[in-house]
Amino acid sequence: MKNILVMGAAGQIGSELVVELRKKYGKENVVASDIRTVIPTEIKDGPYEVLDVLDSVKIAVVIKKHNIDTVYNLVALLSAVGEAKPKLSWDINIGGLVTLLELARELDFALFTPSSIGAFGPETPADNTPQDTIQRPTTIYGVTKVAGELLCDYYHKRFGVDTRGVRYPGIISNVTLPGGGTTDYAVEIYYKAIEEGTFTCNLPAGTFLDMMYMPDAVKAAIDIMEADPSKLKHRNCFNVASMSFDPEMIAAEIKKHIPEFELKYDIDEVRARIADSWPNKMDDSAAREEWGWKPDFDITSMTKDMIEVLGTKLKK
Ligand code: AKB
Repeated sequence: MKNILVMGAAGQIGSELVVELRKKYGKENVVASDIRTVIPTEIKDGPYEVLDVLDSVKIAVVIKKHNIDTVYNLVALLSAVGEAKPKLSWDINIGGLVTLLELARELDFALFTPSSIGAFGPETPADNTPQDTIQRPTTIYGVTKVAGELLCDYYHKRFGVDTRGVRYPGIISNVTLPGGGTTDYAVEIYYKAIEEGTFTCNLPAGTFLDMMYMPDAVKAAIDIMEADPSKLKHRNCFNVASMSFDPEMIAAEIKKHIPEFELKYDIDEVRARIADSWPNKMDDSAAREEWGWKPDFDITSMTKDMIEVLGTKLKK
């Protein structure tokens, strides 16, 4: 990767991926882009382009202008908001992806597109979910993720486009809040624990889901694009895992730092149903074997870091 374009750079993953990519490849070589005209503070230190993922003409201009060889496509409507706006979810998630795949074919750049635990469904084995298994999701988000995985494989096999991706768990971070996801509670709980000492969770106790701390999510995105292609038996998309927990487990970790913390419940039926259809814990051995994936954080080290970082940030 020499010249990189990050689409959706103002979002939860994008805002931190850009920072890490700029550290590694140089500020001028990482172009951040988003449909938003207001540039987030964290990514103001390098090139920024206002881009709509459906505007193929403008994207082509930007790719040629900056001589881009790698694009990170982080534009997506997440699972819960997708259930409220299924048509928009398809248009953005798949329309955007097809736009970029066609451009990648024409202009010859590598394309990273994340999939998700949302690409699985109720018939998928929930524990140690295999890399290759049944994928019959029951959300529009999941439908777009499975279709996206297949499209990326198709463009790779049929046209030789260098497509790669990972299936992300819920991502926990302390810079930019996620929006419209099913796993968002696992971020909000830290903010509320620090600000109010209490949190009302919208998923029931006992809902186990794969989760990952942002530094590991960013590392996965960079490492898969740097991986030796001759070693990749899979491309779209690798299971990547680091921890699996339910609301009670994360609350117990938070209580180690904030003993008076109290967890309450007010269940959101839509999110609860979505979470119930997703795996408890994925098997990520293919990623470990094919490109050396290994996470750095578990629930204990992540919680310590989140409380330290957010404690300082929220007191300012
Ligand atoms: C969501 O909850 O929709 C996302 C995801 C797991 O893909 N965080």
